[in-house]
Amino acid sequence: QFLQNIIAHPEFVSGHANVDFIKDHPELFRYKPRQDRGSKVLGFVGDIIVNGNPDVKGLVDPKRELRKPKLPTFDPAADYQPGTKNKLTELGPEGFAQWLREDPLIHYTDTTFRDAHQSLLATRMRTFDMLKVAERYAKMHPQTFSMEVWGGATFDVALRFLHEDPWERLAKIREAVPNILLQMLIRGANGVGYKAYPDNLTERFVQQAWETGVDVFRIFDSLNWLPGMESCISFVRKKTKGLAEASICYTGDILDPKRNQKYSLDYYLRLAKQVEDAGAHILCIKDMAGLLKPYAATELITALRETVKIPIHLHTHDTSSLQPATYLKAVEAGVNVIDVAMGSLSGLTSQPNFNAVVEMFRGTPRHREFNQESLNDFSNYWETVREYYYPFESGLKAGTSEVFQHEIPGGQYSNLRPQAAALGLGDKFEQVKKTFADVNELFGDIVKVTPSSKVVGDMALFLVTNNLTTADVLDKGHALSFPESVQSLFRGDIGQPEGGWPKELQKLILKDEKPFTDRPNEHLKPIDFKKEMKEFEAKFGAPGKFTDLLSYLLYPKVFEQYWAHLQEFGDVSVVPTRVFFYGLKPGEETIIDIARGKSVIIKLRSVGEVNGDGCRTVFFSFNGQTRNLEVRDKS
Ligand code: 3PY
Ligand code: ZN
Repeated sequence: QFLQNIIAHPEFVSGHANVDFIKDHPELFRYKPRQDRGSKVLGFVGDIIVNGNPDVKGLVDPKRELRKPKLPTFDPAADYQPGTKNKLTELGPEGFAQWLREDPLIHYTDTTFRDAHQSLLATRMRTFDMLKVAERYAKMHPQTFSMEVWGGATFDVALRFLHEDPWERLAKIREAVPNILLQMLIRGANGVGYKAYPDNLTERFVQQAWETGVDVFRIFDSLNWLPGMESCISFVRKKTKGLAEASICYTGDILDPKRNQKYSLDYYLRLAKQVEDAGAHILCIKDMAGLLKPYAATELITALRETVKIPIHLHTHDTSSLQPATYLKAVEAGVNVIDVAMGSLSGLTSQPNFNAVVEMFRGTPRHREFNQESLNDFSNYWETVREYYYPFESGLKAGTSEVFQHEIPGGQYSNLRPQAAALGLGDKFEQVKKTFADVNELFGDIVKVTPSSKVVGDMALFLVTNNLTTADVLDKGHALSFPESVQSLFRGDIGQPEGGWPKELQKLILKDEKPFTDRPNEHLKPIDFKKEMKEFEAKFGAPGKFTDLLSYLLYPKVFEQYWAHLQEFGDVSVVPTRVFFYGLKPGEETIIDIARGKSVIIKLRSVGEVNGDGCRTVFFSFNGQTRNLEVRDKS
């Protein structure tokens, strides 16, 4: 630590340190003695016991009983059966795509580790719960097409709220799942963020994601703007041996004359061809809100099969509860892969039910066999684990056909409600949803998916908070100061919508600022990675990990907070979820595997009163020995 303080000191970094440098800077000697992992994790548990986890503040029900999950059965000694990952290695991306296009049986992507919990539990699923079953899943269900495990909102939520390194999560899942393709969601030029990033940052990110474990890159642009996807497609092709799966986001309703003027069948076919020409190995229809109805799927998939030569992957959310029927029709029309989630994490704003959809095709020519008993075993595991995340449930109890009006993406729904509640609009959620639809119309009917959907949400919250309607915006817009994200959208920061922005509204929002219509990334300076790494090491200590640098470049503030937490408490991804969110009750015990083959046993004995220093003494037994900890009470 002393050496790290020296290396990080600005005078030392600038090369101006002289012989008296150490003598002149007594603060170099100021550092806390290095704590071992066990003590750090004990500090974390103590802090949760005294102060609670701020992420679930005000949402904890102390009487709630949380059962221990039963792990699905498997044979640990059994070998992994070869799966799609082996196939990709054998055939290469082009050969693989050809094989997939021709394969008569239906393929499944399991979204349990990413979109399912992003859409049902505000993205809070922890690595801990995934790793408990990842190897089992790979051994029991090697015929799965892919597991979506990374990207989207999971990257920043892992760092921000779970204090976990998303790269470590990916590496560990890869180790546990060597045989099945791992898939991520990437927002084209916006990477895993909410704004445009320099191209060379996205390029290195893609390369690193491949090296750490991603095989399938599902690429989309939040306005279906091709230039927002092209560079990302080319990075996957140039820098990896993985699959570039480019997406068309589905909105409106191709069979509804009131909704299909702009987003018509022809619009989707044109985009599909462009995406194929841009080099996509797979075409994804990304139905992020669950708007693709069954008979529209027949039309769309049939026409797409005739328009492109690449395989077609369909993604949807079951918000309305109609979507298994959409899969039925899409499969009949020749779709190659469909996205499903493990039973107990499926339905509503998540994907359709894996276990049930497999059964839907039993006895038909396209059926792919799965061990149903085992799938149900996994579903039971997730049902128990889901209970641990009850503070993050969205409150939606049944499918709702309202989605066909408001068009809120499944992944956004579970976030929008707490966002509204935080602004004191908890009892106005109906109005927020209605205003979301009004804002979409005001914006010229745009594709709504992260980050464009977030801007529509921000604007809806802004209007409801200020008691304004969209008509008021057009009347009094010149005097309004719009949310920053709205200004940014209309400036062109995240790309261009089909048909351009409504000009009058754009003027009201931007006032005298001039919008641009080329790629926002063109306006960003490329990253000088050598220079950035030097500065990173000066700030956080050398040697810096490249994956940490990438996290920092994407989310500087969030990374800084993650890093401070890591220094204080160590790697908390190993803490069991019940303890992570709710701590321990007196007399309760937990075992934490702090490193491979190294565990600590922590038992809470009691918690003392607040003393004069504002601290409480927490009495533990730690590996059988008494350990008392002074923890600041932040209440
Ligand atoms: C994301 O970008 O996180 C999404 O899930 C979009 O659907
Ligand atoms: Zn989705």
